[in-house]
Amino acid sequence: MATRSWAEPYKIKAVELIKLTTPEQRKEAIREAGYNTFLLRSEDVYIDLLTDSGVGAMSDRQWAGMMTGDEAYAGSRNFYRMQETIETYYSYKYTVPTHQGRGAEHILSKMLISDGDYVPGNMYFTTTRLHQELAGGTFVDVIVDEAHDPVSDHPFKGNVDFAKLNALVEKVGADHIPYICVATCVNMAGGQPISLANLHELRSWCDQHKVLLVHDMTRVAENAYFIQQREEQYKEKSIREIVFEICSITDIATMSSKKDAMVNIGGFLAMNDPALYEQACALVVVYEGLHTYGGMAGRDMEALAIGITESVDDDHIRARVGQVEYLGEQLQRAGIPIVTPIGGHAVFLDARRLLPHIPQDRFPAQALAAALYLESGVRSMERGVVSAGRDKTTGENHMPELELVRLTIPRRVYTQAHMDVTAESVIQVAERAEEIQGLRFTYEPEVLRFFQARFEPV
Ligand code: PLI
Repeated sequence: MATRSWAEPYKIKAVELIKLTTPEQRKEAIREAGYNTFLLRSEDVYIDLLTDSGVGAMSDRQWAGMMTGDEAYAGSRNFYRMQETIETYYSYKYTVPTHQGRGAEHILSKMLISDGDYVPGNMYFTTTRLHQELAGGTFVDVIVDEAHDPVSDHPFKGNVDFAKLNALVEKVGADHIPYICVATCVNMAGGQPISLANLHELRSWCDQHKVLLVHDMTRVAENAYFIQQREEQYKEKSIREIVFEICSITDIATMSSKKDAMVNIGGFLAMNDPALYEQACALVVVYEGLHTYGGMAGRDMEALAIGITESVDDDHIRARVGQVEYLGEQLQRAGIPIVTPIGGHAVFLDARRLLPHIPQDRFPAQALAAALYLESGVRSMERGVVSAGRDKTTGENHMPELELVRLTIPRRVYTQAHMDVTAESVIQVAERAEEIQGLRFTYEPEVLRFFQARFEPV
């Protein structure tokens, strides 16, 4: 049978108008923003690929669900619906809502990390590592080496390297490792998946060493899609089944619902152990809100419950990742260096190879993101040395192997034509790459500096 290309499994009911700015307007806007795309006003942006977080388009069912919000302070109907949905689709019994993912990371880190502990993970994420450090822990990267190599074609660059994990246990002892945090579809590695084979092995390792297995499930459905495509024994399984299996072999989950689950705000901490749940409930009232809303409105919990059911639909996820691949393949055909394999939520440009004349301490990826905005009004994000921040003890810059610009595709928002324009813009910037100058800080915040830092051209 001939294979047919996919189309979006939805049609458009409402649109938001956007407009193209002039080169002069963009020049002024990016200068005012200190060459940091986070500091641009959204109305000055044409195609917004800053992030896939909280920017997805909700369905008519989600919007209808918003009207059924039960805004009681305690025991909202929508909380119970959300908790049941999480148990049905993700397996976790107890849910503590939070205002977004980092709220869950905060509570989890406070619950489980003591001063001097080590927390291994499959590559760092900015807010995750910061909360671990603020709780007195030290993050240790145990991802496979291939994850740090933008051109490796390893199908599961999110996998954990057990030699690294065992070396850590030998050095510090399992008693000082409260948990390992594994992300599905590792963001900083380029949206790269972990395999179920690796996860099952990790489950046994955690049981053997009495270490908890925490799942950053922010992009679990996208990870499940890659498992279905690349792991032979799962090719007949549905995304829903694979997502459930991933979740059910982990102990605790942190979730930023703003990504996979397609809501504009929200997150949760979920688990199976009633004693841990009690601890989490005691903390959520201090930092987020009562344990049945935790910083979310009733209507948002309803939209989240519906978003979860939509996120594991096979047609949805095929089109979602398909759109990312469509953009990535256009860039590959034009010879633009990108991280391969193409990730689940974004295409990552390799700024090291695009701008070899800019040393890493002059922030090539930051400069490239600013240049792309200037070219066309397409907003992207730096994921390199600026995002990596400084070592908490030496104060030196972390110098990651990956110096990337992320073109992040919001879910159900843009069309293939927007992807075409984006690809053309990147190609045009690449043609004049040698004109792009490096940057230096004019303001450097102490933590999570990438959000608010300001720069000037060198
Ligand atoms: O932005 P939050 O607080 O809802 O979630 C934090 C967070 C945790 N884990 C992972 C893997 C993330 O990607 C994440 C947030 N990511 C953002 C905002 C992004 O633009 O990728």
